[in-house]
Amino acid sequence: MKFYITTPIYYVNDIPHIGHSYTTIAADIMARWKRLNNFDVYFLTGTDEHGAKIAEAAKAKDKKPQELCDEMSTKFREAWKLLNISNDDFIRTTEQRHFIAVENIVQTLFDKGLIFKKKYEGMYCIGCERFFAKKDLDENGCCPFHKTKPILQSEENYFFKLSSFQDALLERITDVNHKEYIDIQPEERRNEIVGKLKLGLEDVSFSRSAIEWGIPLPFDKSQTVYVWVDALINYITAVGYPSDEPKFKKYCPTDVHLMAKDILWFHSVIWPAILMGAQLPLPKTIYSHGFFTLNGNKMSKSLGNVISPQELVENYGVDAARYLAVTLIPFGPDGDISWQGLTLKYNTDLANNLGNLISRTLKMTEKNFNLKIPQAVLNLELVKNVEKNLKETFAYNMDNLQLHKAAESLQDAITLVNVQIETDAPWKLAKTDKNKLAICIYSYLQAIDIIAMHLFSFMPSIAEKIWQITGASGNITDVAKKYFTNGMLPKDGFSVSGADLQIPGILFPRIF
Ligand code: ME8
Repeated sequence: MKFYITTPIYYVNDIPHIGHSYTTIAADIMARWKRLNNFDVYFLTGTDEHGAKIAEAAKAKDKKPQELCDEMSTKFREAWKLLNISNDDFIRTTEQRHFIAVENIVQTLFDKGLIFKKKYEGMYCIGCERFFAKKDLDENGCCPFHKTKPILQSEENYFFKLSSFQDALLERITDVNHKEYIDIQPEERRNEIVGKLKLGLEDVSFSRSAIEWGIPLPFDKSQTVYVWVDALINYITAVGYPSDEPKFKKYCPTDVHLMAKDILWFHSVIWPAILMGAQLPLPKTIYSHGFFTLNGNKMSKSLGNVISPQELVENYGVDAARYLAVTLIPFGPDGDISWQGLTLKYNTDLANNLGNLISRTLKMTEKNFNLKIPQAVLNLELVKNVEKNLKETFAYNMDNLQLHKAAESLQDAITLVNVQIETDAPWKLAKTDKNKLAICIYSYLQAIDIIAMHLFSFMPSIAEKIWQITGASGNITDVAKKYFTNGMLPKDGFSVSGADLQIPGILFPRIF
């Protein structure tokens, strides 16, 4: 089975911040989870490099647009490397393969009579790269996202007959039994899209005459393709459209387009309409997570309150940064984050709960069994309880992109073992019953291994480290792939009696 997941391609007028990181880490967690479940995954991210916004940003820095794009796109690549993102491809809209795909799609739609020329006057927000109807502006006549006044623009452009797709879109978004059903998540966002769709659709501008920094229309080189159309097409360029048919057939349709609510309309209305017009497969799920604010404020460069991926990693380390970014607020609604909130969650979930479990288990083994896994039968009850806890909730929540809930069930499983340790009181057993102590420690280790395999998608390096510390045999991903397929514990457990353990050091030093 295949799984094709995408993030938005990010504008290169700004450096990567925690907002971009949030979506990209979430997509990475999904990609890793699906790989562990034996899916053939294609995980795409990249940069959106054309349009007025980028041209203006380049001009302000006295650079050529391509120069700015090269520089900034590299910053995104570096940020994803730092965050251990496992993308299979990184697309840039200034690449040759993308020009070919865009020209192909636009020409196909033109040949089908879905593109026509008309004079248009409208309010354009450069921040959003879109026209706004008066009714969609806020009470001050400003863009609801950028709080700036859009510019009145008048041009003769090519338009796409979006209005002719209203019924087809409504059917595909509302009828779960439709063979091309598009599942827009979460439900409240779907309802918003459906409500807006029912009000009627206007044809949309497909080209710009005044913007040179873009891909020329194949049938009228005096105009460039509207940046949003250009950008959306990246999702099929990357999987081989139009030249690599086997690859395209293998990965399309897209399984999940992930983004925040700011760009949901483009993905759930304009993009499927373009695909329908070109008779290409429609995405299966379009998932919009919330927008977050920092200490109650919109993050912005001018307010100087933007958190960078580098700062996150400096404060918490890569793996904890990944975990905290996606679990601090529920995945879906809007939420507010703060450094205090991140640190509190770090201390609670990682230093106190997970870190404590690993360190006390290892210390007990060091003290009583010279850091060797003792010979013992397994306390299956503890292992089964941990498995039950995770099986009931973890996979379901992961598959439904409820990452914060999946992390909660992981924390519950860790707590379960910590509580069991309190109940067993191994420090007393050390004096009274060494056999029972061996059983306890052996069982804690197996439980930790199961937890590590579930933790892997969130914290790949730490999970691997835990796997080594507990003396588990084989490579964690190979073992997890087997375990997630057949759900069976190996006969001798994951950490086998006699194996050497490693002193963990402090995995998560407490932050004060
Ligand atoms: O819109 N909270 O690019 P973009 C949560 N190029 N997510 C956030 C966020 C925040 N405060 N800020 C940014 C574009 N994001 C287009 C996309 S796709 C064909 C073209 C994340 O650089 C979130 O995923 O403005 C949001 O949708 C995206 O960054 C917008 O990135």
